[in-house]
Amino acid sequence: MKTLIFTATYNEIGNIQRLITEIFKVVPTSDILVIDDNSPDGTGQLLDSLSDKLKNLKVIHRSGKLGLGTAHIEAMKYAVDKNYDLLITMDADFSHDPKYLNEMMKLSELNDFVIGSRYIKGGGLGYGFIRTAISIIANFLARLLLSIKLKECTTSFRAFKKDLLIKILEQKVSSTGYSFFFEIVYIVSRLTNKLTEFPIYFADRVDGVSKISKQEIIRGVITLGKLFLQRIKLKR
Ligand SMILES: Nc1nc2c(ncn2[C@@H]2O[C@H](COP(=O)(O)OP(=O)(O)OP(=O)(O)O)[C@@H](O)[C@H]2O)c(=O)[nH]1
Ligand SMILES: [Mg+2]
Repeated sequence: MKTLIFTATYNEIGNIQRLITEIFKVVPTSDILVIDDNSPDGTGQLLDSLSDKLKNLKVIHRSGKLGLGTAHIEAMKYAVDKNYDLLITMDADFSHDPKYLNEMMKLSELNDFVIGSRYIKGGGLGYGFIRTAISIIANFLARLLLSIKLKECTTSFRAFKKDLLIKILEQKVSSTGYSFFFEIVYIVSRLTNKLTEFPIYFADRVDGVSKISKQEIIRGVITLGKLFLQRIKLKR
């Protein structure tokens, strides 16, 4: 399967080079796409110098911090335009370990959508108490209100088959930030039954700082409410 691995970066200078090296070690035949939002720490310039040497590395620069959700949509469009069979998305801060890529690709043979899950047996996460609690509550509410069968619906370690991507891109996606991730799982769960999760350990980032803000959490709650009302209307 022609595979594209995508990550978005904003100030990941301490992670991105090692991440790219590790991904190519695990899946040397894949291509990597990075979308950088003009990171002030010089991540974009480092990516340019790496892509001069690595022909399988593509870099897209955007003018400023335009949001993680819009970066993922752009990656989906890129994957469809360039005719990739499979798109795998992951964070650039090593919370999503490249060692899981082979398993994800294997599961993708029989599924349209695969997600690395912290909340099924064998999975786990390295957050502190508060963030663990926020993550558990967010996943619980999303599953309950949106009737999602998967235990994990917020992390961005995912694989999408091409036909599913085409269908997703035909849908209206309202989120631009972090709530994008459960909105996509909600859309996916209405588009296909061939979806699965497998256990991952999600490490807390070691280098750099988190970009998730309180505002994003509030936006997430609003999006969840909107999608819930939409689902109720659809049911009637
Ligand atoms: N291009 C782009 N990348 C972003 C933006 N916001 C976050 N990212 C990247 O998206 C990924 C996830 O962001 P994080 O800050 O790690 O979010 P998180 O994993 O929820 O938070 P932590 O667990 O604290 O790391 C990282 O690779 C970031 O560099 C953005 O606005 N634009
Ligand atoms: Mg992170």
